[in-house]
Amino acid sequence: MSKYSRRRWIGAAAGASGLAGAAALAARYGLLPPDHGGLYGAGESLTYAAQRVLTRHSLAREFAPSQISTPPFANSSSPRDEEYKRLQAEGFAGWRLAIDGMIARPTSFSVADIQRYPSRSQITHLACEEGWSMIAQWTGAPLSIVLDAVGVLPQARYVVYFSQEKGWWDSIDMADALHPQTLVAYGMNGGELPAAHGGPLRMRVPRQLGYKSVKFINRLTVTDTLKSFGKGLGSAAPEDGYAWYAGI
Ligand SMILES: Nc1nc2c(c(=O)[nH]1)N[C@H]1C(S)=C(S)[C@@H](COP(=O)(O)O)O[C@H]1N2
Ligand SMILES: [Mo]
Repeated sequence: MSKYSRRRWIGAAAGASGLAGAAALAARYGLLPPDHGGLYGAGESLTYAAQRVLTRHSLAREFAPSQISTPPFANSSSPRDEEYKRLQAEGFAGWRLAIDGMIARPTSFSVADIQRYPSRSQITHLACEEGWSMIAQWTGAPLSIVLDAVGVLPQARYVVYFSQEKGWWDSIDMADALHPQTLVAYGMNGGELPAAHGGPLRMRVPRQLGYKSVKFINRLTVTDTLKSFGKGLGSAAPEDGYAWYAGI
């Protein structure tokens, strides 16, 4: 074995044990993502733990109005089902966002209820895992304000959110749930949130990839464990091979 290849081999071994060590540390400090058990588990733990330690309070970049993307946007919203069309025909007056789990006051909000909370507008980048992206202005109620209103219990660790569209759900940890840029969004580029972009309500998580910004949300659950949701990996994404934590 040449010196060079031997060094490479030692480097690779050190890298692998470093990953395992990082995963052990992450577990000790409660920084294991819910999909840490799979093939890329150690890497996922390292990414999540490092981001949480280094960038917990950092803001996603915000852009100038002149940088907003112009249509058409490359999104893939399939035609909506009958239930959605019925609600849409009534101007979404009957749309409800239920909230339950580890909160003091389980309730459900109409779109108008959400719009009565203080709003935030921000021009951020939505990056799809498939390679395209767009910049838009998003308006909504910070999720932190909605959570404040229902009294999150101290044991809470995650917020799980569900779409009216079957099969779409995801979750974020409390650091992202309470982050000032995480919105329950109802507006885009100064108008209503179009159906193609998840109207009447979508989650907007600008510090993570586009798939975390679930459209057509109708239920939030606050929880201390993700084990009881789906296959226990934290969202539908890891069931298809994508990371639960998709920080950018
Ligand atoms: N309900 C629902 N939410 C969804 C999706 C979807 O197909 N259905 N696509 C996700 C993906 S992969 C991305 S990149 C963004 C796209 O957002 P846009 O349609 O506003 O461009 O929405 C996310 N939220
Ligand atoms: Mo995407």
